[in-house]
Amino acid sequence: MADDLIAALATPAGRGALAIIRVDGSGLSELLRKLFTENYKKLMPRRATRCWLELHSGFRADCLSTFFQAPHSYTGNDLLEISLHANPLLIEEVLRHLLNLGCRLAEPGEFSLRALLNGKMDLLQAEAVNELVNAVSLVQIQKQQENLRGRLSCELQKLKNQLLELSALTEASLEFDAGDERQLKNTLERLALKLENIYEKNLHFLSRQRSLKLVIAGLVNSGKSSLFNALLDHQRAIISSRPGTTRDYLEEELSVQGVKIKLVDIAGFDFQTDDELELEGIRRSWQQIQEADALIYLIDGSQPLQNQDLEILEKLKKKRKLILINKTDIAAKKNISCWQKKLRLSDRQLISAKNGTNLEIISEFVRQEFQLSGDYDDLLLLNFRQLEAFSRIVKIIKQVQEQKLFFQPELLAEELRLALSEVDQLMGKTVPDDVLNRIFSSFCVGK
Ligand SMILES: Nc1nc2c(ncn2[C@@H]2O[C@H](COP(=O)(O)OP(=O)(O)O)[C@@H](O)[C@H]2O)c(=O)[nH]1
Ligand SMILES: [Mg+2]
Repeated sequence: MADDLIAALATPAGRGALAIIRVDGSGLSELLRKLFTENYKKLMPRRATRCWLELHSGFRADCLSTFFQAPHSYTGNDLLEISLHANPLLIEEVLRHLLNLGCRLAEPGEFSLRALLNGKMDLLQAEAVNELVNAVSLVQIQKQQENLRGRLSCELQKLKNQLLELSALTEASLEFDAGDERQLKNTLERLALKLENIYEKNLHFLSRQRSLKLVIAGLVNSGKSSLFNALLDHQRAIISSRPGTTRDYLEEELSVQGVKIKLVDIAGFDFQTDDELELEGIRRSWQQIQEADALIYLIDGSQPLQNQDLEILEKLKKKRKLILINKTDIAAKKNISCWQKKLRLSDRQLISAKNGTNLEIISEFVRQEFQLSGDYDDLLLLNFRQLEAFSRIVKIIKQVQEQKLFFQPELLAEELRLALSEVDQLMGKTVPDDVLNRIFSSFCVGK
């Protein structure tokens, strides 16, 4: 049943400024009377109204409620959103009250599923809602907003129309003449190119969506752990003037300029040590460096130019990296200019991890190296399920080309029918219930 009364907390659980509880179903107008007793008449569709809920003898929960009348709501049913002060006790009381009044708790994604069943959105748009919530980059958010507005649905409909045309052309004449063949061949070629382009762009995009590993490297005591803490904005790593303090590497996630970064603090290089533990730490450091997408290489500016740094930098020649001179708050000018000349560093590469001086250069580096650029303007973003279905379509069209099926209209017609049924599945026109359930069960409760 897609219109019995359901309720769920739509915001994260816990204490906070606001909590929103959603209630949906066709019996809602009846429920409103019971829920808001004397102040129910104040509720106007689509208008946030200050009111209260009478929970049990004399206990009033103040709230701001918005009523959306069917069909002008997210789900297409009558829908109520109650904003409360976010206190877990209060939220529980309100939910309990709603259950007593005949609601049941919503399943994950059930509000969006109702929107789908009521024709408020198609499957691709519903999936965009979930992808939008889980997006890890601004580009992804942007793309999923486009899909939610219907871009993906529209583009796939165009693809479907093209396939339908081809199919009609094929089925109309079982005997092709040379002109037909040429036309078919060209149309198929253009289509295959377009599909492959969409597919490749998605693969490339996916490969850049995982968080990027940025490792802070340098000799012992150059200030790596200090910089790590400064970038995280809290004292995560132990800092000490004793060389070899960091043994195991530390890893923390943070977002820089909208890019997800895995920042890693490692044991520093020490050419003198024979401490087994420290040596193991250094072995692990090299492992981390190998896996890194980019490095920050820190040089201790308070020390005179050291060959050890130059030796390591030589080994790291091929790595993408930002070299920085640290401790410039205490370093002698002479040392600094020596380094600057040797490595041709700008003044902006002179930092102090301790005082937080010039650290902006790191976010600029991240933006330049990693941020997804305008290359993605024409990207039609697909999620995993969609990409899988899409890859099957690409495969069919490629096969048609490779096997030169435009000379064999009967076989071609069969393949086009297959491709069309894949497109329908992709668009959610023919999706088995278990697949639908699987899709929506990955949504948040209350979405
Ligand atoms: N004056 C000054 N001292 C720093 C700076 N960065 C780190 N240090 C000091 O250098 C020593 C080693 O720092 P640490 O972060 O543990 O270096 P690591 O071995 O590379 O991780 C500590 O005594 C820090 O307080 C800086 O920018 N200025
Ligand atoms: Mg350290």
